[in-house]
Amino acid sequence: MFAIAPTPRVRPSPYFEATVAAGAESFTVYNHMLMPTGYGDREAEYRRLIEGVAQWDVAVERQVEVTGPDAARLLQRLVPRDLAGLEPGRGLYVPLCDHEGRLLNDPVLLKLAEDRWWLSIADSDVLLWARAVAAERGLDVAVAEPDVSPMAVQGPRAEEVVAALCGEWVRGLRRFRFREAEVEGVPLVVARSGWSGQGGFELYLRDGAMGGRLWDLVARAGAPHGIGPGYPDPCERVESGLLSWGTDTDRATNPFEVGLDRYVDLDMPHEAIGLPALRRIHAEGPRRHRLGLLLDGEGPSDPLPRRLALRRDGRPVGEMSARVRSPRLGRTIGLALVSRECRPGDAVEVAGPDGGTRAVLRALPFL
Ligand code: THG
Repeated sequence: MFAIAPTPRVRPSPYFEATVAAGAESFTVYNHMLMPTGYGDREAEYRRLIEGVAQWDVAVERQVEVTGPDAARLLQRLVPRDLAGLEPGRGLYVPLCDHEGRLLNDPVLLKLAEDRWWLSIADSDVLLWARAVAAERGLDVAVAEPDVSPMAVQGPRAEEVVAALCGEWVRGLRRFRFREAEVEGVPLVVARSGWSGQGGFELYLRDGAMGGRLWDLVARAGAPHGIGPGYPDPCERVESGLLSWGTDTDRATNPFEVGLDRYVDLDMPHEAIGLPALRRIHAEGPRRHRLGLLLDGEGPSDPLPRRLALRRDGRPVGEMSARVRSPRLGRTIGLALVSRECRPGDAVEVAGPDGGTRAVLRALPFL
């Protein structure tokens, strides 16, 4: 359709050459970097994730590293989730909110040591936020972006591949736990995590010069298991109901509207940024919530994916943020952020350039 003009502002990933060699033919921009979004056979890439194993260049999930004597204090200020007692080697999915409780990002937090933490971020500039909060509070920390670039290995056969590559110990890793490891001279952090409902691992490469080498090691270890390239799958994530910050959220979204209730600790004793606002929002009841959509036919034809307005009985009730064809359901499905009055089972209409499409709201996840 069009190409993205290269500029040094939009950085390539350490896996860039390897992904191009593997057939990457489209890219998106995320955290000021390029991420592959297709290798020419969407259906095969989806099937590998559901039935086999895929390797994804997700180096765009940048790390914001906080080090220093006040590191734990800064993190607990930034995150409205209780971090007391979190052991090194544990990860945690955390909402990051501003003072009004609006969702700024939804990182995975990794505690490497009491004085060293990574926020593995979605697509917004958490580095600026963390530096500002640290400086305003006079905290003794350094906030930086380290040379760390995740690769995801996802799908039901991911464990076989990562065990062959890293050793049998990975089978004992529980969800969001991680360990530092070195594989044929490549320094890694190995975690059981990833943005899919199919399970898998993430290999956080700790030396960007070794991107091609790690890509090839994973491809070789995965060959007996039918591994192939893929990318965070827009269809599987809708089926699984995973949140895509910036796609499903707008500048006013709070965690309760998008199903992140269980990652907010309203009763914790520490005063994190946004917590008073979140308590208020929770008490008043959020005005919107996130539901799935089953659409008639293929849904509206729209040349670019945009949020489309939803109406119930002719009245605007919210927006659709994603729409995909689900091979497993044989249906077009979507994600909706709608007024709290809307319930699963309600009929709505999706506005589109060629008139409305009928759809029915339903609970998440689809699968
Ligand atoms: N991996 C890494 N960093 C990331 C992402 C990732 N940073 C940005 C973005 N993705 C963070 N978003 C999510 C969203 C959901 C999940 C993980 C990262 C997730 N959620 C499960 C769920 O909602 O069912 C389980 C959460 C839980 O049990 O705590 O896995 O992909 N490195």
